[in-house]
Amino acid sequence: MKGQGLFAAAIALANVELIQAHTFIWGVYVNGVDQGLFNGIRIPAYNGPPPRGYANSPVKDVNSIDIRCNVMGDHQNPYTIKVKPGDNLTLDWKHNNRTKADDIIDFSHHGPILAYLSPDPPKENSFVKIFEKGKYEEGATPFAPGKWAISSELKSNNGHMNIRIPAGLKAGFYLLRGELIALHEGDARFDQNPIRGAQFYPNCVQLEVLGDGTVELPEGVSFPGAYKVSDPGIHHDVYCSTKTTSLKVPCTTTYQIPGPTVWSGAWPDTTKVEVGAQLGPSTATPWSRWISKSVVTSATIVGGSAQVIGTSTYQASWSANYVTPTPVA
Ligand SMILES: [Cu+2]
Repeated sequence: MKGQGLFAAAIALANVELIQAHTFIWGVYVNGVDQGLFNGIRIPAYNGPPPRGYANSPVKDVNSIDIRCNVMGDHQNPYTIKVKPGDNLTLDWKHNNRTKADDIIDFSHHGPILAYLSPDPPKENSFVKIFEKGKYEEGATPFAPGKWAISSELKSNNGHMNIRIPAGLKAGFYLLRGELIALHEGDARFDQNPIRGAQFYPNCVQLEVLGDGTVELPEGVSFPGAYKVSDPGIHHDVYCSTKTTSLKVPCTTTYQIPGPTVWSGAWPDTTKVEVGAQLGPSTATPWSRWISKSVVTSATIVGGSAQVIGTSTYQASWSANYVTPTPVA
């Protein structure tokens, strides 16, 4: 009984985490011009029926296909965002709604933010890192986490992540893979303790690059494949890492962002752009499809409650060739 009680408590804690903390991209601005709610974005699968909040789970298994573009990241968005080399993109990470009041992500989620670019669809070693920011200030006292790109910057910057399309990039279809890695449980390894471990929030945006650029992306990395659970930037204790040397246990004082180095063809700095008016609603329509333990449930939502139509097993299916998304009827 005691064991069962502990198990139930662990589930309750896990559920709290699922409901409270999470974030994905709700919109993209191109040179400050909003492209509209969820347009071009492969929305991660929700965990349960409305109205539980927009609760997408973190991806925790770096060897899973979900690390590529999140759960259901193979499902295309009907819309593709048109950009040109040199354009400044602002990815709008939000939690419950697309307003200034939104909390973006729970304050406990310290960690780096990253962006990769790949031709669409991705191939072996096709994801090229174009942006990263990790820890930029040490904690002042023992066990203080210091300042991190997610908790100290993205969160206070209204969830805006600035990305710039590489100069001269060849025209074509691409996936922009934005990512947050939350390390508040990163002192544990997921393969040794699946309840804990670093939390990954990848989210892909469909882009069509226009123009007469000639620059091709170099060889990159694969997702899955780029990360290992033992990487020092993934198995990392944010509360140990501090410049203070009085701790009894040896602590890492530097943080190494996981994955490859940023491509030399990417912009050395990304530009923060003033964004214009938001296009479309700031709240999402309640969803009618969600996923739990690889089971996809479809429902109709009547008066806020879900009536299940059917279930199926989710298996990611990535096409080897580019497929034009089906427009919304
Ligand atoms: Cu979380």
